[in-house]
Amino acid sequence: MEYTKHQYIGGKWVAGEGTKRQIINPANESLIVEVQEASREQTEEAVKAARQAFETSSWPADVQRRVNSLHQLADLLEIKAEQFAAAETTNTGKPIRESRLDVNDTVTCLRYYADLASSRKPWEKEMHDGTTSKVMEEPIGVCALIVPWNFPLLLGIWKIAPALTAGNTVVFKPSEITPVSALMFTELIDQCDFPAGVFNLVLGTGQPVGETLVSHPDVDKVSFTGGSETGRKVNEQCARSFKRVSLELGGKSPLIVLEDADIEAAVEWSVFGAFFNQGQVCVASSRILVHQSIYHRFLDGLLNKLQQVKLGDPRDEETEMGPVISAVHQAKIEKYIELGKEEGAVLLHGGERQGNTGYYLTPAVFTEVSQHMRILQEEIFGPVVTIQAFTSDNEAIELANGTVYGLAAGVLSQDTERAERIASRLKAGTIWINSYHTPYVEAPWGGYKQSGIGRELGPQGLSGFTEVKHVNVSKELQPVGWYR
Ligand code: TXE
Repeated sequence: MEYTKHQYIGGKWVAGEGTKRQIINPANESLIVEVQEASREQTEEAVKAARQAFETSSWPADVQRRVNSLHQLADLLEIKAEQFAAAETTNTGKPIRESRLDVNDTVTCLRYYADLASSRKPWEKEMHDGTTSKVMEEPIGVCALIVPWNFPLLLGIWKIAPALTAGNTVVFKPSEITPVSALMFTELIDQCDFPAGVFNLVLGTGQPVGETLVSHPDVDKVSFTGGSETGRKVNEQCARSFKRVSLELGGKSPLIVLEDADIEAAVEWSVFGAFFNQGQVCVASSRILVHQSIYHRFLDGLLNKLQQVKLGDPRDEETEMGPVISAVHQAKIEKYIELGKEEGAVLLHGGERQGNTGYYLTPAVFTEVSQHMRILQEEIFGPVVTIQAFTSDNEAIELANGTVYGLAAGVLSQDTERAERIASRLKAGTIWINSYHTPYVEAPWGGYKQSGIGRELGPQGLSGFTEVKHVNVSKELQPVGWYR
């Protein structure tokens, strides 16, 4: 990478005046690039540029320009898809096949929102008293978009595309450890027809960059994806000025395997659900609930399958699991594995480092777990799964709902009516029956309970970036006494 300037403010690349940071490839611990992050003052400059663009450019009012720019961006990204996938793999350690999926989904998301923008019409109705009511969705203003390191590009676009589509201007902050695809993406933005200041990029950590964005009086909306503790802080900060906020936070999602499920397929889905992206996925099915009558056969199948999982160089086409994101995160996951053993759970498989370079961990399986254990209640965000047995649908539902989270769930069964009945009683924002993980750009994504506030994707994702205005029109001036 040859970037010398790492912030994009008011339509110009600007050299950072904040902390210098080395960006590391987690697969081999080599240096990818050294970046210099934004200072507090530069972060404020980015907000100012976004504000100015919102107040003075044609962007908020010109739907067609927005549609064209987003399509232009999608076209450029598609041409460079393979470079983006390679960069994402280098920076995050995710297997190259998964990075390709991310980039494809990114292009789809840009196009979906561009098309949605052109099809949205204001709601209008003649009311019972002869007046006409119109309901419009307007952009909120300046949006701060803050994302984590597990899907740096995709999660960014889940916010950038609807925010821009709705006519807002944005300041985007990727995670401090995964800025590479954001820099590349911003280069594409620079080549497109966006007015200066509509999109701004700042690099940096929560303190000072993230906090400056969240507390800035000129930021009208914060859209945050990340850990629950940080999300709580962001929410508290926003509450002070009633700033609009949406939060996509942690999860501890259950996958329920009913007794009529095909065991081989159930094992495949369980491994995919729990260990996709090394388990560093907000919706990872980190709790597998299996009907007692198939529990032992399922476990045998799972252990057998895990022997065959290809853990290694994420650039290799055959690789199914790469390294976890960083040395710090690897140590955090290992602490949880130790904690699980101390709590009395049985580590049946994995949880060991592999190789001397890179942050590799073999997939860990815990059995003999009980609901109160921290390894079952807290988001570990790594390749660690717990297996529990149940004997009735009621018990499965109770166990599944028995954490503070409610992001996602899965049910595997040949009886889809029964699975849907179970789904109706699960407290989770996304539920897959007989599959797992696919995000559908047209359908909402987000959490019940402490997994967040608001929804991304789908029309709901766009609504999260709009203010609703109701205008009621009386054709003639009415006398005040007319009001009932
Ligand atoms: O996330 P953070 P981290 C969980 C996961 C992980 C833990 C910590 O368990 O181990 O969180 O990960 C920015 N104001 N998840 O530290 O801190 C930060 O710079 C504003 C689950 O990486 O939540 C980054 O851009 N912004 C989650 C983003 O917030 C702040 C995905 C996320 O960082 C800030 C990621 C502040 N005060 C982690 N502090 C999921 N479920 O998807 C930090 N940031």
